[in-house]
Amino acid sequence: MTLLLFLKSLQRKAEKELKEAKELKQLDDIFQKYLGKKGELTAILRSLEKLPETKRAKVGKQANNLKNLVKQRIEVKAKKMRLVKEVAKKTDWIDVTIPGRKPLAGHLHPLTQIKSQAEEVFQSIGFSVVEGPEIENEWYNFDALNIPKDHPARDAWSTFWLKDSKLLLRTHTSPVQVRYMEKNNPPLRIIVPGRIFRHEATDASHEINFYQVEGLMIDKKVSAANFKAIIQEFFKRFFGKETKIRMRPSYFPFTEPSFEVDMSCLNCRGEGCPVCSQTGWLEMMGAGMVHPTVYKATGLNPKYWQGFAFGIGMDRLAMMKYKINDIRLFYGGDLRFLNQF
Ligand code: 2NM
Repeated sequence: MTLLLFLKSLQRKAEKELKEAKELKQLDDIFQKYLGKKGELTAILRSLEKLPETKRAKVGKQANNLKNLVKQRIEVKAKKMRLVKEVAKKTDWIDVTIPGRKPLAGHLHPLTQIKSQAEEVFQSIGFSVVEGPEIENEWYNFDALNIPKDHPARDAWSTFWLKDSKLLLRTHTSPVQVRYMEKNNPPLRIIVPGRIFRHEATDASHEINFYQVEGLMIDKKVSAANFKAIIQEFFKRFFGKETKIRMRPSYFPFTEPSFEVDMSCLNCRGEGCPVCSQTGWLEMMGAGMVHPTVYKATGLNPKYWQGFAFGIGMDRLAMMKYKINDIRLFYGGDLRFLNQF
């Protein structure tokens, strides 16, 4: 066999082996086999000088071509293998020091948190928490509360009336107090947190359903001064020691006298700022001394009993505490909002 034919068969062999190589080590073996110190191709290249000049040029060219070909194939394939190895290293690598991912746990809605906080404060001053039905009738929601038959709060644009019935969605939690007064004799000290409904246009501070916490305290001698002390304590515990309150005269059919209660602005501590329209005060709730008509409606004698009642918007408490400017956020179910609490 001539050297040229031998070189050809070497090339076929090398190409087959290169094609089948799967590991860097195999490529290294191929290099040694052909181009190493004792390599088959190395031997031919070394023997070139002993060849007669006529053959040397042709065989030399062929042998060098094969040498370059094998070298290049090995280089290209090795580069590919190294890259694959590196990627695998990055993806297969498990860093056991990385802190585990916490499973997503749910949490209480901000309004539920506010409800619990308010309940806790009132319970600590001796109030019991009472709840009642969201569907009511006219008597408990309006009549017993001395709300006149022709009062606009009763019409279809303030109250949600249930189809084909005299039932309605309660517009405040007062009917629960009425029910409680019917069944329990004073002294009474209760709060009634709950969902209420108003048929009105929604905007940043109005929703058709929202939450309220109302309160009622009745005994032989309960005064407006007692109310002021208790509600002052509530605001201090709920918003912070520095919180001040003030009372202004107001009107509700179910209380006489009636008050509006303001709280010193949390944003400016009463200095005056855009949040409180420069007044230093924020309107927080309504209250008053329970009207004689309400006692009579519930079978109590207003000659023996006196007491106060109040109502606070829970949404408003939450908006003040967490500095939220749109009530609708509480009811949108947007997790980007809710997960902040
Ligand atoms: C308010 C304001 C003033 C109130 C009155 C009663 C009841 F049933 F005892 F008469 N419950 N709640 C009341 C009084 C509610 O909310 C702004």
